[in-house]
Amino acid sequence: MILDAHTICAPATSVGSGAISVIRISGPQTLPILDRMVSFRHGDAATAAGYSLKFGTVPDVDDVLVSIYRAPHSYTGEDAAELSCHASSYIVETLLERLCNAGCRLAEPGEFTQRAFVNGKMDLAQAEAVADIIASVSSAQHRVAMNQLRGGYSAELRGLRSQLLELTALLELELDFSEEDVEFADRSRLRTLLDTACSHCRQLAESFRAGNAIRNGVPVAVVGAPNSGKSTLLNAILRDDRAIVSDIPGTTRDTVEETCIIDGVLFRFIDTAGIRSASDEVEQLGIERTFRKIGEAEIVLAVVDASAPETEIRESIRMIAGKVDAKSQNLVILMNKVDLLGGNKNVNGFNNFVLNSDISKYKTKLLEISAKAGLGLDELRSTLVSCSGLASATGTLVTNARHAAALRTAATSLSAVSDGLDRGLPTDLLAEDLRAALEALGSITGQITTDETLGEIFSHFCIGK
Ligand SMILES: Nc1nc2c(ncn2[C@@H]2O[C@H](COP(=O)(O)OP(=O)(O)OP(=O)(O)O)[C@@H](O)[C@H]2O)c(=O)[nH]1
Ligand SMILES: [Mg+2]
Repeated sequence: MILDAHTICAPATSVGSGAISVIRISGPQTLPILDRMVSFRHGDAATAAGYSLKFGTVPDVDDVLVSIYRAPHSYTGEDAAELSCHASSYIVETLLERLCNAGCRLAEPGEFTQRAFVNGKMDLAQAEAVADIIASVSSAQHRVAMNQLRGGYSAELRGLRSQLLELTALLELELDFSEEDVEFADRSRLRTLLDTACSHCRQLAESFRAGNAIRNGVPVAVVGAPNSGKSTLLNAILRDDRAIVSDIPGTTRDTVEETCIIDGVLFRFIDTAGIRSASDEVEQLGIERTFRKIGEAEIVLAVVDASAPETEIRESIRMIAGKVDAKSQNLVILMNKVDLLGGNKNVNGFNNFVLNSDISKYKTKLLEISAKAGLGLDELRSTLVSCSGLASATGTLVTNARHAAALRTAATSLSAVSDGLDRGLPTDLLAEDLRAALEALGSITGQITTDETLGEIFSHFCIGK
């Protein structure tokens, strides 16, 4: 990637609200350009120290405060500045125009971060984390993105890569001396390294499920018979009148999605059409969609009307459970409308039913609630958080689909190496799969592999001896 020598500028804050706007400038001409457009009260930008602040005036536009950064001690690694002005869209536009007249060009999207990557201020994974940090709305998202930005994730990948480089070195050494019929590589060492690296890649790739849930919200499907109170429940959780509620069965026909943060975890609630054998076609389509949404959910909330006849309740629970995957999904049964029971219903009976029937094979829990009266909702919230397993998720979580794909490729290539070892494949074929794994990992952080591989061989082994 060739960096162009232009000095770039762009607004760094969104225009529209707030008291101050910031314009960011980066590139070799930053300081001379500033001197051309700003009259500074004391001295000039060209001789100012890095990390200093200068006050000045842009004639006929605004007073500005300029922070000066000197290469390489800036975000991009270049000479750079941040110009603070009053948050008026007119002022910002005019200052950008002046900057362009003085020799800047407007930055492309992401260009500052791209420059930071090219100048070695951060790797690709960290650069990607910048976007995630900005987009984060929940504390879990923030925690994961921050770990990636600070390089925790990159360090883990580097560790993994150096294991693979050692493997490559072991194999390539054997390759170089194959004519002499010497088997250099310690095969058991090779096997251990391989298995560790392979399971590490796989574990990281699998963490994408949780990582993705943190990034996009844990999908929670709210399902049940018509009129059981699904939409009322959604509104109660969101504390908002998001979905239409009525006593006419079949009110919700399409799915309604809304996100909500509980204890720092983002959830994506999906209110669905009530399940019954529908007489009309539109409602039937809605019900089919409900079944699809159950498949996509991490947690399924089965809402039943606790005041309905017992056989109906059991039937409803069985019907929903039949659509839930006992291994990968959580099933939370909500006995709703308990405010209507007046203590008459034996909810324990249902608890026993859940525990003693084939429903017990599910990761399940039964809660009594009243969506309308707001009973049991706190317990529901904490159940959701514990089902998600994300409030306290530690370790590295992969949140980026590109990374997850690269890690899966790496794991596949590594298990091919492992198979090859078992089948006694020639070293050069094994080395090829190993290189594919290295390339996949390197693509995450944006490293180049081949020269590094060579360097690794010579730094660890003394071939000339
Ligand atoms: N007493 C009582 N009534 C409730 C409760 N929850 C919901 N309802 C009432 O039940 C009726 C149906 O509620 P909805 O939330 O529209 O039910 P739904 O499951 O979304 O229904 P469909 O969209 O038709 O499938 C409304 O009249 C609600 O006010 C509850 O906890 N207690
Ligand atoms: Mg509804």
